[in-house]
Amino acid sequence: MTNHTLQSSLGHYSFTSPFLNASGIHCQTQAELDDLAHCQALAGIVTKSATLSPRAGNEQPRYVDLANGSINAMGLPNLGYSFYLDYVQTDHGKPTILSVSGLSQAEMLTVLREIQHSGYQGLTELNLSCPNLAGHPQLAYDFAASKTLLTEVFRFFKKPLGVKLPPYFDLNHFGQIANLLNCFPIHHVNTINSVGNGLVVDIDTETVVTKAKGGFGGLGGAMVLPTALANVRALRQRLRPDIAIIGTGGVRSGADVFAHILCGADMVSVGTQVMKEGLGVYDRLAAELTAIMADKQYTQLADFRGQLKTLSASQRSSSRWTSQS
Ligand code: RRO
Repeated sequence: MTNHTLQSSLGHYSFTSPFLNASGIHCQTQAELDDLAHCQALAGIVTKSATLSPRAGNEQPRYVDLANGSINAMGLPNLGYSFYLDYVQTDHGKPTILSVSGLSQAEMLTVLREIQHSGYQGLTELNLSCPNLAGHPQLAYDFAASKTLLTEVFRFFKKPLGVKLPPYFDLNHFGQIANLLNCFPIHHVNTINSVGNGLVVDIDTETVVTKAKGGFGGLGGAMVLPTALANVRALRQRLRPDIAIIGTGGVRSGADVFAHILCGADMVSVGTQVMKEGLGVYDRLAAELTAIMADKQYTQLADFRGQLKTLSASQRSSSRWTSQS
């Protein structure tokens, strides 16, 4: 295809394509991050969510590949925020998103203060949705607590800040989280984190498949695609237009990337499929997305971003008629 571009942006940050890694995927160690830096089809680097101090994470097994996705109970293993803050302050030839979290609101605030006082000028993302910490509920499911935290954060944090959200499953909750985020100078939302507290059962051994939390863990991959698309779409319909959206969840093909963008995603990140296929996945996704765009005679992502159509009454009856004829 000639004359097409996959050029993307998040606010004022430009990217050569819409492709990011999902935080947690191939982004914990120096070597993994360097692989991301050298992966040409990957437009930006997202770091593993970092805490104040290094963490070993939960016991193994803590990530299991499934036919239709994955389950993980990693438990926030990371090298501590100062490693990642150093890493993103070196030029890697592409934009970075520094993901941070914490076991308490006080810890999150401390880490964000350090970033505010540093020389880092890139994007930061506050993970409000880690599903795998025993005894620590996902903050973004508590709207009042999220509001209190963001109020405190934006008293001092003046750099571009996004939030990583868990999936919501109720239209009222989409409205509540969007109304809340619309009150703050949020740069972007990244939706969705894994679907929390699924349980995979091996009937041969009659056991769970991951060790921590009695086998409960976050679900990702193909099985969460419709949930991810719903969250991208519902939030795009409710958030301020200047709040960008990173669509995460269930991407296996260029068609899935196309669907995320059709629902309103500005960028798209890939998690489980990188675990299954390796970093070569991004070249394949770019080729597949480009082929779909060529077929539809789209030359840029803006030609179809957010343009998802719903079915009118006449379309519904005509398609029923067609299927019956
Ligand atoms: O490390 C994890 O267990 C983890 C995190 Br912080 C997250 O945000 N999402 C996820 O599926 N696993």
